[in-house]
Amino acid sequence: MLADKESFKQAFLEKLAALFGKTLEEATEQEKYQVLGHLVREAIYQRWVESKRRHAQQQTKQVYYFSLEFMLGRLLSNNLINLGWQENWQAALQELGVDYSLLEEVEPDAGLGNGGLGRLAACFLDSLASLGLAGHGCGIRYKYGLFEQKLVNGYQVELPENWLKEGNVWETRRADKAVKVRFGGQVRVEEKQGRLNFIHENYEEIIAVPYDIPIIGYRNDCVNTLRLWSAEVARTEFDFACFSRGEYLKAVEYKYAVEAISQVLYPDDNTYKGRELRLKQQYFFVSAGIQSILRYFKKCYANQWHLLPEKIAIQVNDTHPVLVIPELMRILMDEEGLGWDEAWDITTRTVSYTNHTILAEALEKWPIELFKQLLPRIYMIVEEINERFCRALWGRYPGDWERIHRMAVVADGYVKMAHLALAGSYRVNGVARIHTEILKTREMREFYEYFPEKFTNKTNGITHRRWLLKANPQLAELLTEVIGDSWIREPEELKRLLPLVDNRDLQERAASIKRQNKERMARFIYQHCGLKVDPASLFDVQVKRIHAYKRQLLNILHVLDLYLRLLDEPNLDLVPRTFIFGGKAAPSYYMAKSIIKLINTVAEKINNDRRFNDRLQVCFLENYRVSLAELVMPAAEVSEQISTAGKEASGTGNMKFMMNGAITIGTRDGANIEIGEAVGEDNIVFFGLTADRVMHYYEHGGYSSWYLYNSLPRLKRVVDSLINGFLPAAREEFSNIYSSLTHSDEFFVLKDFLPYAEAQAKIDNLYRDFQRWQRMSLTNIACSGRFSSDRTIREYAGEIWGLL
Ligand code: 26W
Repeated sequence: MLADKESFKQAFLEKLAALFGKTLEEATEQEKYQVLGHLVREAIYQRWVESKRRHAQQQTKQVYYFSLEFMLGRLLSNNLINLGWQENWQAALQELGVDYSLLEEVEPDAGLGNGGLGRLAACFLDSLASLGLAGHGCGIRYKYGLFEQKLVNGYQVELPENWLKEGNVWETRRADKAVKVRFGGQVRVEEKQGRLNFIHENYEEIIAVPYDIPIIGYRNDCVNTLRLWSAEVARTEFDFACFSRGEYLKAVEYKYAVEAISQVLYPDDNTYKGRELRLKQQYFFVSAGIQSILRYFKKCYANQWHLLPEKIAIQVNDTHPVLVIPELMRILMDEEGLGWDEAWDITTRTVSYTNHTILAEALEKWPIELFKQLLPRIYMIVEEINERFCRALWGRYPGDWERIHRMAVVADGYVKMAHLALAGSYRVNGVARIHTEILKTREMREFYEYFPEKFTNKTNGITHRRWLLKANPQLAELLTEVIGDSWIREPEELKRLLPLVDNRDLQERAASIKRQNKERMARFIYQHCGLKVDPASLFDVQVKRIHAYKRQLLNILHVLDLYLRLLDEPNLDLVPRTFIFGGKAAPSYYMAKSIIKLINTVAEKINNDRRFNDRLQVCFLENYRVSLAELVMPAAEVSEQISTAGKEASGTGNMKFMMNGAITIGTRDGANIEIGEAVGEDNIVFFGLTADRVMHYYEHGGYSSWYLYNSLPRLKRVVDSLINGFLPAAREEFSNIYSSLTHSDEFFVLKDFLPYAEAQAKIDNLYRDFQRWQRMSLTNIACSGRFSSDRTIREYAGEIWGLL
C-alpha cells in the first residue's frame, strides 16, 4: 500500500490535486499537512471498521474510559510511527522536496485537558490500542481547548485556543449516531400494575453529536475509538419554538446557550468551583456515552442485561464522570424496566473509579438545589442510592450517626461525588503507591474499612512511544543499536542497558545526544524568548501546572539564593546552570499568577546581570503544552519534582524526564518514591519532609515559618529580597507571597528550603563527575520501563477490567 515510497509519492500528489487543486509548488504547509492527514485516514479506515467488526463478532469485552479531559497533543507523527510508515513517508517527502518537520509544526495540539489527568487519559488510549485491547475513550469535543498562555510584562494573559479553526483531519462526525440528552423539567410518578413509573416532563432536550477519532495501535491491526461529543440544538426546539413565533433572536440566543455546553474546557486544575455549566457538561457527555454504549450492547446481546458487567467495563477518570452511575441506573430501570436491585447489581459491577488527587479543594460536591433542578430524575436516583447506602451503613455501624453522616452521598446540602463513586463502583484506585495508601489510611479511611476489597493501586505510566520513540528519536536509535529493539514492545527490556551503564563509549554517545537536544532547545528559547542560553550549562527544568503545592516557589527562591551568593562571592564555583520553568496558572488562581510574575522578574534581574551569565540563567517558557514537552523532556538534565510530600498524587512528568535520562531532584512524594526504588537511592536526589512529617505538623502544629525565617539568616535574606526593592518590580508586587511564606507557609517552602539547597549542591557536585552523571542518567533510562503506561494498562486490564 502506501507503505512504499513510490506509491506514497503518487498518492500524495494526487490527493493534493483532489483536495486543493494545487501542485506541490503552489501548496501551503497547511495543505500538505492536510493531505498527509487524509492519506493516513484513508489508509486506516478499513482497519478501523475491521476492528469494530471483530469485536462485535467475537463479543470481546469493551472498556470505556470516561474522561472530561483528553490531552492528545499532535497526532500525525504518532500515527505514522504506530503505523510503521514514518521512515518511508519522510524519505518520500524528502525526495519530493517537502520538509516533514514543517508539516508537523502545522498541526495544532489537541489540548483538551489541563495537566496530568488529561495527559494520562491520552497515554492510556495509546497503550490500550498498542496492547490490542478494546478500550475506547469518551469525552467532550470542546471547541476551545485549554487557553493559550501569553506572557505580557511577565504576567500571564489567557487567549482562547481555537484549535479547530482549520478543521480537524482526525475526526469523523457521526450525525447518525447522535443521541438526545435531557435537562431540567419535572418528574411525575405514576403507578401502573403495582410498578412505579417515572415520567420526565417539561425537560429541555438537546442533541449530542459524536465525533470519532481513530486511536491507532503500535504496528498491530487494532484501531480503537475516541468518541468526543458536541452539543447541538434539537431541530424542533430551534425551528418551531421560536421561529414560528417570529422570535429569531431568541432562537439564536438559545442555540448559543446549548452550544455553550461543549464550548470550552474549564481551566481549573485541582480546584473545584460549583459552576452549573460544568455539571451540565458532566451529565451531557455521561448520558450520551452511556446511551451509545447501551445501544451497542443491545445490538450484540439484545436484552441480556445480566451480561453487561461481563461485556462492558467503564472506568471513570476522577469524579468528573461519576454520573455514569445514576445514569446507568436510570436507563436500566426507567427505559429497560429492570428493578432497583438488579440494576444496582449490574451498575456496581460495571463501573470503577480512579482518584487523582487528595487536595480537599478539588473534591467535587454539588449543591442539592442546583443538582435537583438540572437533573431531577438523576437526583431522585442519587437520593435513593444515598438512603440505601446509609441503611447498609446502619446495619454495620448501628447507632454511629456521625460516621454515617460523614460517609453519606447526600449530606449538608450537597451531593458528594467521591462518595457516590465509592458507593457505586466495584474498584477504586489511587495513582501511585503512597497515594493509594493515603486514601486508605486517611482521606477515605472509613470507606476502606467498610469496603476494603474495592481499593487497589495502579501506579501511573506514560507512553514510551510518544515520550521516547517520538520525542527523542536519536536516543531511541542508540538504545536499539545497543540492546536491540525489543524494548519498543516490551519497555521493561530497557533493563538490558543496566550492564552497560559504565561503558565509556555509550556514555559519550548518550551525552552527545543530550547535547544535541539541548542545542535544539536553546535555539527554541532564543527564537521564542530572545534569550541566549548556553547549551553547555546544566539544564534544570520544572514544567507542570503552576500550583502552590508543586512549589515552583521553592525552586525560584533557591535560584535567588544562588544569585545572592554570587553577588557576595563573584568567583563562586558553580556548575553553570540554566533554570527552565514552564506551566499555566488557572486564570483565577491569584497566587499561582504571582508566582509566574516572580519567576519572570527574577529571570529579568539575573539574565540582565552580565557578570554571572556564564553561570546562571533563568527562562520561563511560554504556553507549556504537549508539543513543547516533547522538545523539553529530551533536553532536560535535572527534573524538578519538589511538591510538598503527600500532595502530588503521582506526577507523570517525573516519568517522562526519567525516561529521557534526566536525574530527579525530588521529595518522597507520589511516584517519585517508586522511581527511587526502581533506580536506587544513588541515582536520584531526595530531600525534604516526608509525608508523615507533613501530616504530623498539620495535625499537631509545631511548625512556625516565622520563627524559621527569623532564625536562619540565609533564608531571611532570600525571602526579604521579595519585598525590599531588590527585584525590578513594584515594592508591593510580591508582598502576598512574602506574607504567605512568613505567616503560615502551608506548603513548607521555608522548612524545606535548606535541605533543598543542599540537594541542589549535591546535584552540582555530581554533575562535575562526567562518568558518574552519565551512569546515573543511563540507569534512569534503563529503569524507566516499568513507568510505561503499557504496564499500567496491563494492570488495569488484568485486575480491574477482567480483560486478560
Ligand atoms: C474539579 C476541579 C478539578 C480539576 C482537575 C479537580 C481535579 C482535577 C485533576 C484531578 C487534577 C489532576 O490532573 N491531577 C493529577 O493527576 C495526575 C494523573 O493521575 C497525577 O499524576 C497528578 O499527581 C495529579 O495532580
